[in-house]
Amino acid sequence: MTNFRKLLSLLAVGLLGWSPLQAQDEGFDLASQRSESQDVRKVPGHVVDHGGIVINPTPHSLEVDAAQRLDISGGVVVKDRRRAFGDELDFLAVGAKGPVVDIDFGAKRAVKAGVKPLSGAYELRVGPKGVSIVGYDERGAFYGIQTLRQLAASPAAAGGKLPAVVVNDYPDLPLRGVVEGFYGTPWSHEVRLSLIDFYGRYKMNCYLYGPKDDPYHSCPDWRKPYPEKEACNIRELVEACRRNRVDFVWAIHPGQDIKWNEEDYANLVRKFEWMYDLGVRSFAIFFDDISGEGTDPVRQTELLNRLNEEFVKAKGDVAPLTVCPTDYSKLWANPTPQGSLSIYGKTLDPSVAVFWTGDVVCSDLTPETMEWVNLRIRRPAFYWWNYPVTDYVRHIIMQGPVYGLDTTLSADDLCGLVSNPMEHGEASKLALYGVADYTWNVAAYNPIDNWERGLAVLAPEVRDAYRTFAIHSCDTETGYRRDESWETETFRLADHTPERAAALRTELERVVRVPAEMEHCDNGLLLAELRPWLVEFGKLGERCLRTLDLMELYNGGDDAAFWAAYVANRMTPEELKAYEAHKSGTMKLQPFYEQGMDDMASGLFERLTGEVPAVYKGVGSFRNLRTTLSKLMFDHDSTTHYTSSVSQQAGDWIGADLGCVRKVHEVNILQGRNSVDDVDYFDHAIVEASADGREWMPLGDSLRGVYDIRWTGEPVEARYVRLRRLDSPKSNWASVRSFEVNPVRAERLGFEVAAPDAAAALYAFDRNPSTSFRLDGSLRFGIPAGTQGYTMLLQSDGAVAPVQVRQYAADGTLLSEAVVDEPFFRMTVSDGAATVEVTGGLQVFEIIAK
Ligand code: LOG
Repeated sequence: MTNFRKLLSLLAVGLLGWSPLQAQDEGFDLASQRSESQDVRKVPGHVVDHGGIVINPTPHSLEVDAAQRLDISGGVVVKDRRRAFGDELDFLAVGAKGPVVDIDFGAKRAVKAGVKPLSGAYELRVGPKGVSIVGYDERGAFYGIQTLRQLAASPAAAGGKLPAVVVNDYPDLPLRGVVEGFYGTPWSHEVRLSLIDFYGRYKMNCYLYGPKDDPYHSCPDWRKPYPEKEACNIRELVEACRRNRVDFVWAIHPGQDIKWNEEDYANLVRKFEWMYDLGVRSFAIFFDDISGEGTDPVRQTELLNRLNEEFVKAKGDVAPLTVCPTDYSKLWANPTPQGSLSIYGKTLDPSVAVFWTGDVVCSDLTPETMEWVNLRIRRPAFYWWNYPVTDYVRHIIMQGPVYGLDTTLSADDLCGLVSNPMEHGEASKLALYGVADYTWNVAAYNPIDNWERGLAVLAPEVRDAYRTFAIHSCDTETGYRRDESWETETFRLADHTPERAAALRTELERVVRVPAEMEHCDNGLLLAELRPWLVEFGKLGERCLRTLDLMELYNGGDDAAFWAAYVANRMTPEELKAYEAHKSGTMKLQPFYEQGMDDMASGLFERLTGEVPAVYKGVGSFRNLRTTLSKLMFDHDSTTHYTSSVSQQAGDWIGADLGCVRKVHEVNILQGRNSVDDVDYFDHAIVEASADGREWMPLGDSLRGVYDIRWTGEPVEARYVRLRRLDSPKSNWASVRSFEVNPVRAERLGFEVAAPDAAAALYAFDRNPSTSFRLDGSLRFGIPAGTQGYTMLLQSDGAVAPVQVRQYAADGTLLSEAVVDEPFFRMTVSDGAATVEVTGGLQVFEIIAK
C-alpha cells in the first residue's frame, strides 16, 4: 500500500506535466486566511414526507390510494405462476386462505402491464382484493417482492393493512452494486452473506469479489486454487447471490507478476475453470495498482479478447467480462490516442465493461469525467466509486450521506456504478443504502433524505444515537472530503456567547450519551465495528464539554482556577494516540477542542504578560492550511507533517503567521515527508518575509532540491514568513514537517538553564504556553537582574515526591524553599537570589518572569 501510494505520486509527477497553471497571487487576503471555512461541498437534499411509506431505492412511479386497504394480517395465498419463489416471501403469512398474491414475469406479461422491457423492471399492484406482481424478468418479479416487503414493513401498513398502491418501476443503470476492492482485512464470510442479502433487498445486482489482500485473488497466489475452506465459502457466496438475484463476479488481479506467455494464459484459464466449478459465472480482471510489464495495454486487451473467445463464448453460460484498466483515473491516464484507454477503445471487444474511478482515485461522478473516458474507451464506462472506502485513512469510519453523484446521468453515460466500501462491511451499509437509491433512480436521488431513511432502517431502535454519531463521522480530513457536523455551530474563544455555548452544549450532551445508547443496537456486527469509534466519540464529547466549561472559567478571570482545570483537560499522549486510531468529529468537534484550548492558553499568556505569545498559525495558498492540520508544522515533532492534499501549482506557498510583527532572525523549514527522496515538496522555492502580507522580501537565495532549509541573518521586521514555490514542473502534493521561526536558543535567553534534557527545557521559556516539557529531576535557571518574581504554568502528575522550588545565592547558599501545591504557581524572587531550582516530576509549560 505504501509503495503503491508512492507509485501514485511518481505517476502524477511523470504524467501531469500538462496540468493548467494558475496565475500567481502575490499578497493575500488576511480575512480569507482567518476564516475557518473549508473546501467541502455541502450535502444537497432535504427531508421528504413519505406519508409513512418507506421504499428504497425510490420507485420511479408510486401511486397511493390510502383510502383503499388490503388486510394481509390473516395470511395470503400465493400464486407463484413460474414457481420461482419460496423463502423470498417469508415476510408474508402464506397459507390456504386470504387475498391472493399473484406473481408472474416474462416479456409478454410485461408488455400488457406496461412494464419497461428492462431487466429488473416490475409492476406491483396492491388493491383491496389482492396483490399482483409482474416482472419483466425473474429479477424484476423479485424486485416487486422486495417493494412489497418494504411496503408491508412501512408505518403506513401498521397492523398488516396495506395501503393500495400501484408501483411501476425499473432501474436506471444496468449494473448496480459493490466491489469488495479495498486493501485491508477482507470481509468475513458472515458479513459477506449479510451484505448479499442487503444487495438483494435494495435491488443491487452485482457484487464483484476482489479484496486486494486475498492472496488467491492477487499476487502471489492468483495461479493457485483456493484451499478447501475458502472454496466452500465461495460456493456459498455464489449461492447467496443467486438467491438474491445478484451476479457474483469473481475478479483476478494478476498484473504485478503476470508473464505475457502461454504458460500464464493457461494458468489464468485454469484458475477461471476452478472458479467456474465453484459456480462462478461472471469474471473480471483488475489491472489497477500495478507496475512493470503487466501494465501493457496491448497485452491486456489481447488477453481479454482471447478469454472472451476461448472461455466466455466457449462456455456459453458465462457473462461478459469486466476489466479495471491500469489507467483507471484521469490523474495519470494517458489522454493521447496512443494511451491505454484509446487502445482499449479501438481493440477491446465491445462486450467488455471497463472501470473508471473519475478525475482522481476517490472522486465525484460528473458528466465531464464520463465524457472524457467514454470518448476514449468507446463505450459507457463502469464507474468504480471509491466511497466509502477508508483503506487510505484507516482511522476514519465514514457514516455520512452519499453525495457527489451527478443526477443528470443515464445509462448512456455509464453502464453501472459499484461502490468500493470500507473493510467494515456492516458500517458500510449506510452508504450502500444511498448507492442503491442513486443507481436505481438517478434523477430522483435526494442525499439527505436517503441518509435519514437509511439511519432509521439500519438501526431503528437506536436511530437518534446512530444519527448523532454519523453526522459527526463523515469526513476524511485529508482524502475524499465530505461535509460533516453540518447542524453544529462551533466557535473560537473570541466568538463565545452564552447562546452559542448553550446550543453547542446540548449537542455535546447528546454526543456523550451515544456510546451507552448504541449498546442497545440490535445489529451486533454493526456495533462491534463501530465500538472503537464510539468509545473515542464519547471521550471527544466529554473534552469538548469541559472546553465549554473552561471558556466560562477563563472569562471569569480566576487564572489559577482556570489553569488547573485547563491542564486537566489536555489530552495525554495516550489519549491522543487512542483518538488518532479511531477518529470522529475531525471537521468541527476536535478542532473546537484544540482551538479553544490553544486560544485560552494564548489568552492567558497575554493576560499575564501583555505580550502576544509565540504561537504561530499556518497560512498560505492551500485551503487546508487554515485547519488544525497545519499545527503539525509547529508541533516540534518532525515525525508528523502537514500536507496540502492537493497538487502544487505555480504561486503556491506555505507560511506562518507570527501573530504580530516580530524581529525575525532565524527560520528553519523542514519540507517533504523525508529528506532523502520524498516527492511531496517544493523542489524550487524561496523563503520570504512580510510585515503586512502584501510586500514580501526574500530571506536568502532561491533553493533547489533542499528539504532542510535554514536561514539566519540580520533581523527583519515581519509578521509573516513563507516558503514560496518557484518555477517547477512538479505537481505533487506539498508537505512540511516543521516550520520554525525564531526558535528559542539557550544563547539568546540571557540566563543559564540546566536540566536533564536541557534542549527540551527551553520550552519553558519559549513564550509559547502550549508547548511543554517533562521534568524528572532538577531544573535550574539563572535569575536576570531586576526580576521580581515568576509565574509558573505547570502540571503535576501527582507523583510521590512533592515538587519543590528553591532559590540560591550566587555562592550556592540556599535562600528559600517552597512546595509547589498548585499547577499555577507564583513566587517572589528573594533578596540576593541568583538561581531558581525546580525539582520533582512534572510537566512545565511556561515560566514567565516579572
Ligand atoms: C484501488 C483500490 C483502493 C482505492 C482506495 C482502484 C481501482 N484501485 O488507488 O483497491 O481501495 O484506491 O484507496 C485504489 O481504485 N487505487
